[in-house]
Amino acid sequence: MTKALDGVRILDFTHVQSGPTCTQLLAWFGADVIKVERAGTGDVTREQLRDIPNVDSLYFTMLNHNKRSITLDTKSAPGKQILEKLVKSCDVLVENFAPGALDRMGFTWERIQKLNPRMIVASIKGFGPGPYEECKVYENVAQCAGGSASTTGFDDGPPLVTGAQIGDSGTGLHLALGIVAALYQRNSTGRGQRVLAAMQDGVLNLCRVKLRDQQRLARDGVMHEYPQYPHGRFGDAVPRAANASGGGQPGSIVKCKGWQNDPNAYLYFIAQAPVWKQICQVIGKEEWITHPDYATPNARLPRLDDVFATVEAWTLTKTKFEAMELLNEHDIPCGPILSMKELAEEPSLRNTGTIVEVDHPTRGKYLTVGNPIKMSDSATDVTRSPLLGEHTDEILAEVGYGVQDIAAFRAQKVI
Ligand code: CAO
Repeated sequence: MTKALDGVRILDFTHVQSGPTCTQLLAWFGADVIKVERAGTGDVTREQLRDIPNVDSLYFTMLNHNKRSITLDTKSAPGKQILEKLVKSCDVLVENFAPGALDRMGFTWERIQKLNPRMIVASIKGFGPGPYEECKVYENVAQCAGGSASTTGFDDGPPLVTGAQIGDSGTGLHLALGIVAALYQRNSTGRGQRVLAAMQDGVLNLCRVKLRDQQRLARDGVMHEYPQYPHGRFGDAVPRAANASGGGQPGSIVKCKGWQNDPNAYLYFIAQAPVWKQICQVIGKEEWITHPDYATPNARLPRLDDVFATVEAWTLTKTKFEAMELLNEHDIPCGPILSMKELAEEPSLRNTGTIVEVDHPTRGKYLTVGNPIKMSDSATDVTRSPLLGEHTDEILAEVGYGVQDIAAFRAQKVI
């Protein structure tokens, strides 16, 4: 079977998490991703959070599947010559260095364009142009600067970061889309272009509904679906909404049977208006179907605490899975709080390739998240991450170097 990005060659200068998630996706769609790493050390994540001594960490392996690895000192003169050849032979250069690093290496946009006018240069930076553009940024900095942290958590607590890596993996996704769009545009223009995804922008994009709420708050001074309504206080910025749904259908997290001993015995419950009658029937509150204080969504808004407390009295008698099953019989939207353990063991996720077991020569078998995007004509086979420099000789041969050249580069510690 062919792959969507067959024939696309990616020069992958990414490291840590944000950039590697982008190039891993492109590799899963069939691109040939050549990861350039420093000899000796490689991507810093190879040795971060290690669970087995001297073995590439899960941090690294889970972000770098289906790639090839070449070691190269891109600051040495021979290394720059090799890099020139690679730039000429690739379609896309992806990088997430600190601002200016690629320029300092001598590979400015202007120079790259001269070497290969068709090349797309795609970058992740912490911030776009503006006061913070020179700053280095990691995941949680982006979550804080992009609006996520100020809107996550409980009203009486501090801002919270989320476990979903919206700054890194989220921006990697954004960049991948930009790259694919640029490849498509190149079909008609024949030219490459620069693609930039700033982590602050990516997080803000994912927090779009909170900017919606900021403007609603500015106009009305109150938002009826927020937990601050009707008894709490609104300030002049969107407050933290705890587990409120954030959409037009109120929702909350309720306890289920066993919550005292199981930190994940909870269910997300959505009091969706079209199934209000069924909700009342299931939780044993038939009188709420017609009661003027509960019969309409607007009437219920000031009483959501009461509604969810009553739902919880019912869910406390069921496990989260029992509740899920019973509620879905009536098309009532809900979702169990699933732990990583439960997800890792879920057979349906194994069947779809969303959770995959991969074999690695030094680590052995481990689990990873496969390609979350499924395509009918471009299947994804997840293959292990490369060892450091595993493909150096092969890649150098592809761009025209012979065995003796390669031996000389090795002796000079260029590769
Ligand atoms: N050969 C020679 N030098 C190399 C090289 C190679 N193969 N690969 C990288 N280098 C050099 C770079 O050229 C750079 O050198 P200079 O600083 O002298 O120009 C140096 O290594 C370090 O690069 P860096 O500044 O990107 O790395 P860092 O560890 O100091 O910072 C990070 C890491 C992530 C904070 C920074 O890269 C960054 O802000 N990136 C953009 C935002 C981003 O992607 N953040 C998410 C990271 S995941 O949480």
